[in-house]
Amino acid sequence: MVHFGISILITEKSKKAFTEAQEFIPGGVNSPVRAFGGVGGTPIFFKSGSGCQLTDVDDNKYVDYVGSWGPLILGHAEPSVVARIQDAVAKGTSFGAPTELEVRLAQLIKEAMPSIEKIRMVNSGTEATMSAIRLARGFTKRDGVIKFEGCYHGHVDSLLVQAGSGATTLGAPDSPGIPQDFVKHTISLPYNDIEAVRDVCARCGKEIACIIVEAVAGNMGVVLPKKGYLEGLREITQKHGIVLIFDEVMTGFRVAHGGVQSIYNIKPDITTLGKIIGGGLPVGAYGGKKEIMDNISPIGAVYQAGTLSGNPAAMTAGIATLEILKDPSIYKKLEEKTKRLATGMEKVCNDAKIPAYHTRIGSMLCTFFTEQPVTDYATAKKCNTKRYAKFFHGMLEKGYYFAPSQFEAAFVSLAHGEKEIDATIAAFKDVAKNI
Ligand code: KE4
Repeated sequence: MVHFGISILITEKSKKAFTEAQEFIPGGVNSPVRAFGGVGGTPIFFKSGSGCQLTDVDDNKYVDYVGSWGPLILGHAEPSVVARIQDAVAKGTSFGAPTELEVRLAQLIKEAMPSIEKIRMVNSGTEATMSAIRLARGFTKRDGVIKFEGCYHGHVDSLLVQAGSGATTLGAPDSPGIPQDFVKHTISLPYNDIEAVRDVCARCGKEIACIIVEAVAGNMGVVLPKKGYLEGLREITQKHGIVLIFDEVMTGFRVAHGGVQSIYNIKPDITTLGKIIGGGLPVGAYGGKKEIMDNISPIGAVYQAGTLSGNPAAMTAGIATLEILKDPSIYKKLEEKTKRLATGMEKVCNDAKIPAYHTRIGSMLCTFFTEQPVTDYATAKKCNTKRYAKFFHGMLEKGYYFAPSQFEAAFVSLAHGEKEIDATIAAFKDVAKNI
């Protein structure tokens, strides 16, 4: 709402809802990064979404670049997806028994990512990575896990070490409540430093069950792998019999139909997925080589289970979404939209002489408010988070909703049109004068 030329965002109902929420829910939110800890202020409570737009409980409307942290690549409430979910839930939401829908979603994923010979559905990205780690340990009969600083793989005990996303935003990259015993087998190395991996594996490669990596990192902002990095990980893991896990929960079907692995033409041993494959409903999955996956219960000894795994409602949402994403022209459109936005935002920073480093891949992008390139966690943490907070609130006031943290990605959906993107750039041009 603009009042005498000054944009005044009325958020009384969000504020009231937040006060009430804190009575019942720790921090008033069901996931920490939503609490605006990284940018200050009161979280916005939303009541509906349609296309690229969100509406909050005070009836303010926003162009949404969070997209529920990645799942909504088609935009909110995509009509054909909603219709198919409605049909599915009318027939029952969960049977706790196999359905043909699970097979269909598995087929769609396997078609897009041939490295996935078999796949197991779970209910979140965290479950996917937790299960993948257990499987790698069971398969190799080794305990060691290598992860990378600033990468976030969900709130798995053994992986909440120097974790990114909300853990970094809230300054708790290592959480209390995790016994030292649970993380003594976890080695956290700098992202993009292949020599560090080579050195550790030369010394104790035979004790390492797996390396888990966000092949493109999206939880310290968007950080791209250096030339040869992913290839190096593949070569080192092959040499030492280590399971290579690509955590593509965020990047799967986001950066390309076949994920990061299709762009860099690298076959991981296991891939973890989530977000987009659930089409906005809770789904995670882990899949990979048959010889590894067949170690999972009930045909193998590594146990993993889930009451609502593969439920027909979530499977239908995923199927409806992935069937639309089979159209290759969609990724071209997403790339063009994202390039338009990224180029425009970069020009605003240059013209306003705001030091910034911009990254983009597929339809995820990031503006780091910093003087230097961001290639890992150490350089990401040097960003001017106060300036990011001013950017966030300035854009929010004007009706543009970015991630409430510098250490996240922005997402463009198929529903973002040139009109919305150009308006976003124009709004940023205005906001840039005051940050
Ligand atoms: P979930 O358990 O939140 O479904 O997925 C965990 C996860 C695993 N791997 C990657 C690469 C991820 O990005 C995530 C979750 N992403 C964050 C956003 N950066 C979720 C947002 C939140 O924590 O609320």
